[in-house]
Amino acid sequence: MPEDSIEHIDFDELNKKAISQPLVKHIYTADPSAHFFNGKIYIYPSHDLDAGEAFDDLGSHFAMEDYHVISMDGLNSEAVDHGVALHVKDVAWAEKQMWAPDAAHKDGKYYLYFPAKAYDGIFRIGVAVGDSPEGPFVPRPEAIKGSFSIDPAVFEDEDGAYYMYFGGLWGGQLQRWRTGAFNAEQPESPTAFIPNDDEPALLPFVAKMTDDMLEFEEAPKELQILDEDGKLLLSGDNDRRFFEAAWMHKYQGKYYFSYSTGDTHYICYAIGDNPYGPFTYTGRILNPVVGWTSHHSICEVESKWYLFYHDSSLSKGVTHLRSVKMAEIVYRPDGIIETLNPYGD
Ligand code: FUB
Repeated sequence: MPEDSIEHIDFDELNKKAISQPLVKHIYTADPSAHFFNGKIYIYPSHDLDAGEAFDDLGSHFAMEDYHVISMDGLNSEAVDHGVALHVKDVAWAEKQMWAPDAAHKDGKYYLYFPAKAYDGIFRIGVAVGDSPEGPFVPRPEAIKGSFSIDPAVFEDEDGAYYMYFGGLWGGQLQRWRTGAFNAEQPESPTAFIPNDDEPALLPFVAKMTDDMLEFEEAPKELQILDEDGKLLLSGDNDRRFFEAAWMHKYQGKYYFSYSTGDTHYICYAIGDNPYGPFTYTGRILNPVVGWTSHHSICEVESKWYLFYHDSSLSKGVTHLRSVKMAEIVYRPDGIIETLNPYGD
């Protein structure tokens, strides 16, 4: 929901109708990546703050500086904030904008993956390593080689392979990488280099991770998202094409790639048969929330599936002051996910 349409919202009424409430209220949190580690729910969110940056379509107002890890002992337990797990001042290559992170667990180590703008103004993705799911995490001195853009999501397949999905348009810079090199022209324009409406939409990327989880094992590949006729979604198909906030989960042997449509504010998904796709657009998981951005993760807890997402209801609609929430998602017998309406039907 764009910010200019919130002035008539009665937030008390909206919050009464909301299907869930913020998990924590003492800080603003967004972009939740949830995992079930060691019998507990761990949430790796962005830590929103008001740094006084003006709103623009490059997302300059998302000027986050650190990450906190939130955990819950169980579905109905209090959400506990474990404090600062990583700060931008400790990351040698990163200057600012610690955007949506994710985490992974392998062989007793925990890996926090995060995008940030480097000193040359280009978003890269870094990794920091810890011994505990709540951190602290020690960052690698350099970003992952060959990484670019934003919103990493690291998926562990059943065979023990890990894949990173990533990418984001506008301020996330994905459109600047169309030739394989960063295009720095028209730096103030969020939409320069976006394909025309009748051309295939920009695609997210996937790369298998090395055994040590610190680098890409291969050059990132585009992830195809197809329509019902097997054709790539078009750039002008704004209600269905990829924008940002990639996530991958597996349900009954199928790979579900989910993402945000950005300026049309949906969380959608597409289904495929392997981690690289292609994926066929299937439907919506979440209708628009209060706030411009929509971002999510999907996690199985005690044999049920939950959507972790955010909205700006606690801040009464301030785009860059968001709060993490969770709600159960329901699969139909044919694998279709029932669409959630965040403020009821
Ligand atoms: O939180 C900053 C950016 O906003 C994220 O990276 C995007 O996914 C959007 O939620």
